[in-house]
Amino acid sequence: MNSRVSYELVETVGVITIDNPPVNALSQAVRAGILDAIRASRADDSKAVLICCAGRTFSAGADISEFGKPPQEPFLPDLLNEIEASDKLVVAALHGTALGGGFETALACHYRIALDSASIGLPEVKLGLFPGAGGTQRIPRLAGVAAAVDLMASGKPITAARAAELGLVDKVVSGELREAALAYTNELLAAGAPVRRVSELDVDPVDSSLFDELRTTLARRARGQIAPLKMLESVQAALTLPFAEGLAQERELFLELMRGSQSNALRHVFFAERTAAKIRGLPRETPRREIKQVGIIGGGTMGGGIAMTFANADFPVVMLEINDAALARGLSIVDRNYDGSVKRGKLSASQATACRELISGTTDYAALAQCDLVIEAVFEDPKLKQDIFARLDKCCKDGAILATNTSYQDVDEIAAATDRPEDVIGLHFFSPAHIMKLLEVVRGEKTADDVLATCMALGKKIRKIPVMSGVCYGFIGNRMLQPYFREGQLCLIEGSTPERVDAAMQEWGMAMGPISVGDLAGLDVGYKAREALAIDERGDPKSFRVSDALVEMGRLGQKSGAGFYTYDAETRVKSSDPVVLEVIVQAAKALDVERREIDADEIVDRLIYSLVNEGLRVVEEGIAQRPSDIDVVYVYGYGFPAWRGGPMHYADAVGLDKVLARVTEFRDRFGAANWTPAPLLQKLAAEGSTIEAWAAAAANG
Ligand code: 3H9
Repeated sequence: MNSRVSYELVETVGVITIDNPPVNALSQAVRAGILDAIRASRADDSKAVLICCAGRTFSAGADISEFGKPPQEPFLPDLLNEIEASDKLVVAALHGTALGGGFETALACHYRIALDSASIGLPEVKLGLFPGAGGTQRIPRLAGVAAAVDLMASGKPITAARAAELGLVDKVVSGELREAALAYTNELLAAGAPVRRVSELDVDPVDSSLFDELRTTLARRARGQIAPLKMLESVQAALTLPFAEGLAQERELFLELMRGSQSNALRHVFFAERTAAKIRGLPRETPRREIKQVGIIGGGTMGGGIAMTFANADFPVVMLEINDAALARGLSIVDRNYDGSVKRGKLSASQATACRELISGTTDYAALAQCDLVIEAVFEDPKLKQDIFARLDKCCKDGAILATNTSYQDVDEIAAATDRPEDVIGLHFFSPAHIMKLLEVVRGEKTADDVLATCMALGKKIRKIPVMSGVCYGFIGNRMLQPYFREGQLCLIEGSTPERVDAAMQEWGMAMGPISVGDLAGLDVGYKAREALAIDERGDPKSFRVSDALVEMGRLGQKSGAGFYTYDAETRVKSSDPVVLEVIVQAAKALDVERREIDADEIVDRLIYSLVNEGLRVVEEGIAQRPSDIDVVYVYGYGFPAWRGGPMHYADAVGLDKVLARVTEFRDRFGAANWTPAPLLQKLAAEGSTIEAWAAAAANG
């Protein structure tokens, strides 16, 4: 039919094969090819049609790179109607990941057969959309409203077996799919199976209160996202409107979402995540070192979480602690976390046991001799880290990668403690390490290319999202966090309260407010980090005055039961504490600051634009490879709402002229020390350009 879609007659079955690597996305060429093939099948001797895909997967959906551009015919919903209307039996054969429009294509077929290893999902909500090629109309007809909504609202894939239970797949097989699918098609023909069009089925009626309940649940879960609610509206149409009208409404709502800022932001994050994996100047074929055995130094919260991350991805791990008591404590944290994973349904009891058995403990550095990768995860003491690396240099085998999980320290100085700085790299995990997706891969001045390539690939293997950072204090994420936290603290001194600052940021979309984040991380962490810095490196003294006062009162945050808030010992539920407000008021008095009302807009702009301004410096200095890497870091590591696209995308969406105007206003009000606009912000705003356009030019240049 064309280079992406082929059609051949296998005895009486017309086989349409989509071959559009890597994921058989339904690009315009693929849609056109399928349409031609379906039309050809009408006129030939075939008795039935089989739709399958070459390569690693059935279609993973619409071609996302076409979104945001004018849609090109044939449109997917029309194509699917034409497939469904066929008088000849049409069967879909699924393997790999049949996602979104890919699975909707299968739903337009009359029967579906799947390999047992296949998974099926409707991930459109993750792109700020919902299934827009009949999914909201056809899935409720097969699986019922509740299951359909669950599938489309979560965006999470299900197994072929589960899909069969829900009536979404008719047959599950193992072994060779094409053969099994041809045999199944012939069986259907022999049995005189009817052409079964999902559009002609009725939706099982539901209690009218179900939609109200679902709306309330989705609104709470979606926190600011509109796509899940629009999906619900579209599903409701499946019950109230004839199929064709329901489909028309689905298309209209889908296109409305597609044009909106949320989908634009989420699509940006999708591609940003994949682009972040690419290192400029490092060819794809850069050799990688083989990692079989991993060593972790330090059995604290971080070390334990990192050990679990590797064990969960099937790597044997040896955890080293300074003595038996510390080791026992570390391993017991791991046990507790695995119990938690089982309780939360993340792992089955047998999976948890299998993973746990991969983690062993030692107090002897000699036990690290065979490790291919050793990650140091002890507390932030530069001298201690350098001592550890000097020891690793002596005990680790040649070619082992030596990594530090430091959040702030200079990776080059740590590397200099060894005679093999080319083997040293930063692997900065985020707490809790077995849950958080982000991994900053810190490239030292002397880090070898194959070490970097290995760690980026390994990041994906352990199911993290790796982003490369250069060396600077705090790397990409924590460096930018400093001005963000600073502004949060200054808002307190100037008149706000912890509750109001947190509420403003959460309502805007952050997963947690900055004051609560401080309590969670421990106020003593910043306190100790500042002690290690020269006075002029510590930042605006006003911005840690309250926090330090709380530390000196023994209020270290959640771990001591009190910080900016007080925490219930059992439930950890936080409550306000008038003592803290008193500390804030006293600090303001001592600093001669007159407290005033600060509205939510000012709080949000000060915090978010401080991120943007610092982010642009990070990009200009080359610490981040590209602005979109910063977005990935903030979305996956710091609870930035994905539907706002990350700080860099958000700044473009607001308009750099507006951002600059506000930053300049803050400079005039609060001083240049904290608010000098980044040179890149000034330049791009003056040119009327965007960060995205600048990044595209930089990538090509
Ligand atoms: C939809 O279907 C709407 C319909 O309801 C209605 C329409 C009217 N398009 O992730 P990977 C690229 S919305 C274009 O690294 P993996 C990706 O950018 C769609 N490109 O591989 C990357 O490119 P590169 C609903 C796509 O093995 C390469 O493929 N579907 C698409 O880790 C490899 O990707 C989805 O949302 C696409 N649809 O994971 C599925 N998908 O190498 C989105 C991938 O240049 N995709 N690419 O960086 C996925 O979840 C994963 O890619 C998948 C494979 C699980 C399939």
